[in-house]
Amino acid sequence: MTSAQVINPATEEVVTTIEAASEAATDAAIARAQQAGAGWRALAPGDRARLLRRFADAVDADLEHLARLEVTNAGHTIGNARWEAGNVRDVLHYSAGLPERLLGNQIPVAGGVNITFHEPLGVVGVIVPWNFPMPIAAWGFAPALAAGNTVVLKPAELTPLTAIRLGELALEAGLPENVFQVVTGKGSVVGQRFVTHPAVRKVVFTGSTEVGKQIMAGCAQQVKRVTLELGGKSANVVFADADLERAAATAPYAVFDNAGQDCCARSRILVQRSVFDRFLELLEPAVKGVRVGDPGDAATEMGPLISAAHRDQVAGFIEPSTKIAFTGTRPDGPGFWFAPTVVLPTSPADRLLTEEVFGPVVAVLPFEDEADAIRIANDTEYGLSGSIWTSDVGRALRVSRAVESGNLSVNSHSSVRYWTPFGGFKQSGLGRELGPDAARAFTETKNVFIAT
Ligand code: TAP
Repeated sequence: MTSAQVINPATEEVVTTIEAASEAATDAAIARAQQAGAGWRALAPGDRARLLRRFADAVDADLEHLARLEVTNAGHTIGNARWEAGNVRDVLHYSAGLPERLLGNQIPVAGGVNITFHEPLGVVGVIVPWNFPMPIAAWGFAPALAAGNTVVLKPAELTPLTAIRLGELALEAGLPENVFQVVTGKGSVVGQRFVTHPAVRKVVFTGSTEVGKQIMAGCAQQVKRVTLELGGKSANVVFADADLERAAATAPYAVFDNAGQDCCARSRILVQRSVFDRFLELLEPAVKGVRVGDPGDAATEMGPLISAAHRDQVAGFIEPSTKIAFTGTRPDGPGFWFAPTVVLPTSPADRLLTEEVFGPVVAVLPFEDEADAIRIANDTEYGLSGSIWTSDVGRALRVSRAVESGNLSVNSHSSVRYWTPFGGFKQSGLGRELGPDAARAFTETKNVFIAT
């Protein structure tokens, strides 16, 4: 075993050191998960449901502790971190309703009876990034467990603390040993082994599109099932007939939340030309008013970036020629801070319009009419989220249908509800998480004909 340091991104202090599992240790965890599978899938659905509810209750009882761990490990604001721990609880409670609802069909046939079953896959490997360590883990492991699979979870090397705690809470709640395991370590070792190990029947990966493509290619070698949640370059489209004050007041939070380290970040604001200047006038005080600082303070709205290396990467997007409209504030002193930054791109080829920055940088650009707005919104390889601001219901529906994106909100910026499906078009991903079909994604449909 090697080890990795966990750094507090708001202070740059070393919080602790965590073991990095070897390939052999990963294999051992997968073998234990495989062994635990028979007992877990044989449990009555109601008993599996009861254990998931107890896991949810254990998370709820530990909510403040989990939230504080995330403030320290990921620099999330305490408000966000509480929401994230609450989301894990809610996803577990919702998933607890699924085992008893994995209904098959009876399909009319001649000469017998035809029925379908939704069988668990076996061992599921869940690979989690550092941007939302708790919710993204739960969106994979909770429905996978509900469907009768066992799970090995690999958190990001930078943010393992809440995942480790969730593993402890599962055991405290009474989940049988090895049904849900957390293995910390490198993506290139632990995560890669999920891809190559034949006993892992599905990989759920959230992270960069680049690594997602490698994982998909690797899984293809065994026709392994895969769900991918990848990058985004989402558009926030503001029409002239919108409530401009509200659109401008909320726009910063749609991109600077979690310091822009959000695959759903609305990092392109498209504004109808007739109200472009007025919108910028309204946006400026809203951006300058974002409270950036100590993530443990309940008044803080934006914390630091995750690491020094990531801050360098974000800073690399701002070239000497970049036209900066205005910026917000950032604290001095230690911490991986980056001020909210609003840029005015001068060409459609600008990297700030085509690449995911994953930091607090937003590009604002004008459009002429509805068709132009749709064209620009779709002018990206990504398709994860987006917002549409208008007072015209017909336009809201037309544009929602035309934008190639998995999650859109009208006159709002919300993307995630645990009871509705979430996922991307195009290179933003493959498959859907959450919602009523979440557990189905962790099953194979089996068709059985019985001659009579
Ligand atoms: P990734 O490298 O994609 O890492 C995501 C997860 O995959 C981590 O747990 C990582 O492990 C693991 N991983 C890395 N290489 C792997 C491999 N070859 N096989 C299996 N697992 C592997 O993302 P990152 O380095 O954290 O961030 C890089 C960029 O990706 C960001 O700047 C951002 O643009 C994007 N990103 C997007 C999202 C979402 S939600 N769309 C989330 C995070 C990052 P380690 O922790 O050991 O690296």
